[in-house]
Amino acid sequence: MLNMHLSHKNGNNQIPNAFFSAPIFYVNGAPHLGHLYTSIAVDVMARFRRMIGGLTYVSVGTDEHGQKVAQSASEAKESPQKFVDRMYIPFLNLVNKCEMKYDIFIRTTYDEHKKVAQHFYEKLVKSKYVYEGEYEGWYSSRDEAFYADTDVKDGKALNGSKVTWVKEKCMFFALSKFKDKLLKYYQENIESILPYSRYQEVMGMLNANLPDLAITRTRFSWGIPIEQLPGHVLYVWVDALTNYLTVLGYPNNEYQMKKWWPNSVHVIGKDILKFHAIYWPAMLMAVELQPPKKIVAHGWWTVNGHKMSKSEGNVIDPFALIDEYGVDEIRYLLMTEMSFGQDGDFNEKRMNARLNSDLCNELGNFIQRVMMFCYKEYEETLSLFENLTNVDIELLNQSNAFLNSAIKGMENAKIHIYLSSLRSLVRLCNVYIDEQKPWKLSGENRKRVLSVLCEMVKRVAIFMEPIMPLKAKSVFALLGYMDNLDKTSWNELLKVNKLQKPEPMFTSRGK
Ligand code: ME8
Repeated sequence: MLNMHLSHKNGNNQIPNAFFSAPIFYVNGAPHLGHLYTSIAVDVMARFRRMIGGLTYVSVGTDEHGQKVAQSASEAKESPQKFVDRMYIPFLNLVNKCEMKYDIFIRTTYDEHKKVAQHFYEKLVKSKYVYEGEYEGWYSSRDEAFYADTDVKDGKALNGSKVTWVKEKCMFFALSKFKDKLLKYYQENIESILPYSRYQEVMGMLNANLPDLAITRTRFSWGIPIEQLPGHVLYVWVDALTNYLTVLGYPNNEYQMKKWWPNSVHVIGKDILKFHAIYWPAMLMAVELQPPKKIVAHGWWTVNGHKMSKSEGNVIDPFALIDEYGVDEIRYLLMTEMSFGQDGDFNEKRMNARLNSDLCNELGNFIQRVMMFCYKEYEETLSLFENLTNVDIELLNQSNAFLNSAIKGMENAKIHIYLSSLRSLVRLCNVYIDEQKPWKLSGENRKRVLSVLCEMVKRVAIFMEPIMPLKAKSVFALLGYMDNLDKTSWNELLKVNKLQKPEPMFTSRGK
């Protein structure tokens, strides 16, 4: 099957559209490695979806209210608004710098978002699941979370966050009433939380105690005010979660809501699972909206085996990292070094070794060998020969097999598996070169082998695109193709230019 269609949009529409959301980032400090990783993971999933012919809508932004941000603003001796207007900029710069392609960057201090969050709150009130009360218990401003007595030891939550005892008037959401509904929903939708270990974690939480949730705060004022309730501001997590509706134009833009909400994929870190998989779906059910279609939770980075934290002095600056390695290189390395869903350890020695082996020796070398050969002999990239040998066909079929398994794997967010399969494909290409020895061939045979190799370079570049968009673009340029990735089959890329002389694509490190 040589003319395999990359896109299924002209076929039987197997690839559904998807709304991919990144978490919105707290602006109390500077961006770190975790923010970079989340942004890249969302981008890879969305680019992959587009590569195979789906339509996507991608959102990202900043979470600017709450006690934690207010405290940081006060420490900086600035008004909260002035503080967030300054602090959100590095996050915007980071998502741009890492080549994340998004449709909307939202800030929770935008008026349009405030209106949506207020509207959502009113809908909750109308649902009759909201009542007045007083919260007395532990609160962590670091996590912006309430903790039960059983989850606190020596003034700290089980995750190590400092907690303080608070007592405040507030409005409660009757979360406990949703226990059975949520259990039923998740029993019927096992794949709605990935990976499966996180699904099990959520089921465990649901089977434990599920107290009602305080959804307004009265002890400070940096939040979205509630008109009918002077002195109350919206609990920052309710404010933050509704961003996923604001970005779709809820409640007025029915078209966008219909198009994207049933296909929503929230990509998050494991620490914010409870908010997304329990609080959020329950509130959505209360206002009669569908829960998110999928919640995909990734693990956390440690640095050389240690927790990344300011006090450890080991926080990785994502800007410096991109400058040091290059944007595509770091995208590749972060996605490879962490098995999606599990924790990963950031270790420069290992990353350098991987850069040298995977990118310089295997991928870079493959493209360099083929393109130098062709550049010296031909003006234009070679079109695939009609008469191919079984060995040629076998290699080409490997790329079809790769694509089929990639589609299955990426449905389960297995980005690291996508990459290890791509590595295997590149290895097969290098083996093909070593065995076919095009330098020893002549005439049509030589041209045939090089035509297969040009085709494989093209296909590998297509597969590289979700992970390494800039390098993929440069490979298309080498081949003389227009870098239009909205193609419908391998053969629809347009040859527009002459072959270019290749330069080594990757630079080795740490030798
Ligand atoms: O949680 N490794 O924002 P945030 C990997 N505003 N990922 C990490 C990480 C690490 N060491 N540290 C943090 C928030 N992250 C909320 C989200 S969404 C409605 C509101 C991830 O800035 C973390 O898991 O604290 C989360 O997904 C993201 O960075 C933003 O964290």
